[in-house]
Amino acid sequence: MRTTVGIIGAGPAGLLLARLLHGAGIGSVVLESRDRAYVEQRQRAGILEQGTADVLRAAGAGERMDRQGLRHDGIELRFAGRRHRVDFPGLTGGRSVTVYAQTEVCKDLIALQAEEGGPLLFGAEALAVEGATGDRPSVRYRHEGRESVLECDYVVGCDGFRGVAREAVPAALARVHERTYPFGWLGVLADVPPSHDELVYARHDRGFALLSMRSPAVSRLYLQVPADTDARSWTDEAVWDELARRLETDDDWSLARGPITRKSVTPMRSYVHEPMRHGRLFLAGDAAHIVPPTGAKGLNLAVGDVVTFARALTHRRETGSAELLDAYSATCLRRVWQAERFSYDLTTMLHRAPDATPFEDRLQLARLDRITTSRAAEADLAEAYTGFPVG
Ligand code: RFL
Ligand code: PHB
Repeated sequence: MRTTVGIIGAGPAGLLLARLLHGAGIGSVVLESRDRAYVEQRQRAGILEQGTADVLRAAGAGERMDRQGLRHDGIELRFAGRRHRVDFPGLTGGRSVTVYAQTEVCKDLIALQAEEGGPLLFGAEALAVEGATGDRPSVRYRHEGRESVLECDYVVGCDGFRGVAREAVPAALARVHERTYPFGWLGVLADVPPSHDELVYARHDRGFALLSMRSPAVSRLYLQVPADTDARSWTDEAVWDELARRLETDDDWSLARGPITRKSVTPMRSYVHEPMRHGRLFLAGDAAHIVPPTGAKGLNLAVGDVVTFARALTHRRETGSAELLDAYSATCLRRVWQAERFSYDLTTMLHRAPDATPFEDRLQLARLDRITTSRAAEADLAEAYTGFPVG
């Protein structure tokens, strides 16, 4: 098989890229190792930056998001029993975010691709990217028990953190920056209306907690737990008790409980692979970088990468200039590092390290106090949370 752009992975990065290229009249083939049901149900991100929602709309994938997504104009910070609301539009000149699950973004993009896009092969596992530095890079893959080769002009590795595309970059040319954290998130999905109408990020001496949602009827909640925690070791009752403790306030707010339908533990990691390009192989999304979920940036970064690539390739076809393709890695990394910085700052401000000293505890409270008393500090948080410009 032969195509212009070979895309490995049908997560949000690969699916949106296929859509953007289709809109620009550029052919692509998407190879996805899992089946469609798996991709559509994998529980992950929930928050779309305003720029991400705008990109989805412009790509024709915004119709259900605009009907069912929830516009959020702020978040609440909780610490020491206090509640503090961060007002996004007021601090950023009108920006907000949209609560719309990654599962739904993927379903919408897959439906569009099936209707009018190029081939999207489920159960097609990429084995290796070959010839990245030549004119004809290719992807060797296995589909329905047979090995085949997809010949391309460009390959984009959108295959997530555990993918194979990154392996095609020689170790001598790559720089990897990584930090793992001694804690993870226990995430639950519960059939109960969210106990607050905006997201609540709580710092507590017992650890971090987050109240989020999927819809007016479904809550998504997280607890900081030790990194090696087995989700099955937490009973539903223990989860609710711990959430209630960490989210507790000085006023009469209370946490509504309901049936828990899913429970899993996510490790926390910061990771950047530089550069994000090797010859005609481009890395996008989690294949190139990971952030801890605290800042809700992962999906949004993936969108920024593929918008940058699609724009660069379109520019190349319209003008003959490879200038934007050559700048791809540097352009993406600038934004990636801002998201890394923000996610790290928010993570270390809100989570309790197992070896935290009283000095570090007090510093966390001082950082939170600063956000609640300085408009500049609060605006800095609001700007980063609602999104950095693409490009
Ligand atoms: P994905 O979504 O991992 O998709 C990669 C796809 O590639 C496939 N694949 C292969 N296909 C073919 N051949 C191979 N050899 C392959 N190897 C892998 C995989 O099956 C998969 O379908 O990467 P992508 O597209 O870069 O998207 C990144 C996002 O999924 C990720 O950054 C976010 O989910 C992170 N994240 C959040 N991001 C946000 O922007 N806002 C949030 O609120 C947010 N919350 C979260 C999150 C991630 C979480 N977890 C579970 C890590 C909350 C959590 C708990
Ligand atoms: C989510 O709803 O899954 C979610 C929301 C905000 C985050 C991380 C995850 O920072």
